[in-house]
Amino acid sequence: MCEQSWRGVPISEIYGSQNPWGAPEFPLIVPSSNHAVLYHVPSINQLVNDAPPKPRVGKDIWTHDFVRMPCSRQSLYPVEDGNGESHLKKRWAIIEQALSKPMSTSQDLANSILSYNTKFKTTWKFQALHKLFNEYLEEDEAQYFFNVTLPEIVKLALALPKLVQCPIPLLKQNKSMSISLSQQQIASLLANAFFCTFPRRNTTKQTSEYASYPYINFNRLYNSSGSESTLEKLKCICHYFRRVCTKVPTGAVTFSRRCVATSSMPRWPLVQDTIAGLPVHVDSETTIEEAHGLIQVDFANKFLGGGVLNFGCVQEEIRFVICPELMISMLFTEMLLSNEAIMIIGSERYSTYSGYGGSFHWTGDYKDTTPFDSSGRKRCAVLAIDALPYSSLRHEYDKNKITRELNKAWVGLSFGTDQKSQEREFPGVATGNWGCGAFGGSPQLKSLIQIMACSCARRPMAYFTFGDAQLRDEIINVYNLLSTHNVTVGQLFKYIVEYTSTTIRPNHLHQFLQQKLLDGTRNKLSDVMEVSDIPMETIK
Ligand code: AR6
Repeated sequence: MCEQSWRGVPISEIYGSQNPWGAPEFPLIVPSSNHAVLYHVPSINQLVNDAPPKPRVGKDIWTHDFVRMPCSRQSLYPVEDGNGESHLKKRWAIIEQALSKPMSTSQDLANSILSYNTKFKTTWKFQALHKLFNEYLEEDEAQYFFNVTLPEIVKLALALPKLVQCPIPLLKQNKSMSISLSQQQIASLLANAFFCTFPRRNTTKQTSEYASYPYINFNRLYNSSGSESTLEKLKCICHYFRRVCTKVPTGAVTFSRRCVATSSMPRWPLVQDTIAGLPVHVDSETTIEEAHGLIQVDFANKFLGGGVLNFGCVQEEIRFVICPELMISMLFTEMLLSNEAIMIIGSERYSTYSGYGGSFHWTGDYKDTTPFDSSGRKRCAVLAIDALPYSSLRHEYDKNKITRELNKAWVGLSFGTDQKSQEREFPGVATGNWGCGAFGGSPQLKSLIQIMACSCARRPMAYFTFGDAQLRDEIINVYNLLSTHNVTVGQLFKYIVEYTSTTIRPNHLHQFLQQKLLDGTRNKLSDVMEVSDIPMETIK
């Protein structure tokens, strides 16, 4: 009989029901001053009709508060005439003209992209794009792409003015706000990113308007050296387009930014919730994206998506390429501050994969059977929280840094919870070694930080150790130890802070806690002994 891969409570206690979909749905999509909905919210009957929702009509706005759309009337581009004189032309007209020409090679595609990005004629070399289509793919695969898929991506991109008629607000720092888009609108926006049409998004200069936003145009991916994992990421993206061009998805996706004032954060040393009150499930085999029905943590970069449009290929990047709708968050989400998190509800998965990092491979189509909620969103919630990067344990084991990570985790994990209630919040969360890979943190500390944040948010926790059975057992052992001693979040915070002033050694925190709690028990016992040893007559 094979050994079970999990410890702690059964996963049903993290769902809050026997099946993954028994937890309450997230709030319905309702347009309001802090929720921009870019399509007409269909009635339940229309959802059953299986047609994409209709775009809402709005004004063309060209300001700092909204995405500068390539199809805006005010998006102008300098074009030289035959006499060398420069004239401003509508950028969209140039894009339409360029993309309407037949393209049968990667060079044709590169030339089209350069025709409205002329500044980069000498710097964008498209190595990865050429390598993909000229060397990496089978000839018939490349031909299928240029004959069948690419013309459809062009149609999708050029349908932008019809499909997205309302301005898209930017999810700026220091403001809680949501945007809902239909999957069809997202596909059209991503098709534009594919053709690098978004204005003002190509430079990384500190002074540029979008310096505090992630990249969105795909040029960085095309212009990288074309490592195998980059080519595999491109395969995922091409597969996504093949899917959405074959059958338009009909759902919607909500992107919510949550910002909590520092004064409203928990006072960690005083938090009375006990660790024992938190249901914990630890599994070494499952991955986060396989934990259906739970809130799935994205180990994010403060610039959402991290290196997905570059050379990165770890948890966040992989998640974004197998579920490319997540990538459109990069169009409008300003860099996250330490008191902010992003929740994305409704994204669909399109690809399967194998490997990780340099060994990542696209392995085929994924049929996502996740049910839709009453607002037509896939019941998939992805929570983006960015840990701090560390170069040494010494830096990570610092009271202020620990408080920052606790706050960050709590802002995300308490998303949508009723802070006055004492009830558990379902669905629970699916997380793991947050901040412990590319960002160099230690799972011993990060698992405790997440246990504390979940306890305080009353959100049950499933922790996936990514193949590490030893870590799984360590986490459940320390959780059992803390539970047995009825340790509160506040006490644990103080113990960890005490630990920071000792000589920090790798993988030593759990031992320290064990010692601390055993000493505490001994002291209590000896207190009891001392009291009972005192002759009765002296106790008055
Ligand atoms: N499911 C469960 N655990 C996983 C999974 C998965 N699918 N994938 C990885 N892990 P990392 P970070 C485990 O390095 O350290 C990106 O570039 C595995 O043990 O992705 O927070 C972002 O954009 C892995 O070592 O997250 C940021 O820039 C660990 O989780 C940066 O990396 C951490 O995964 C974030 O780095």
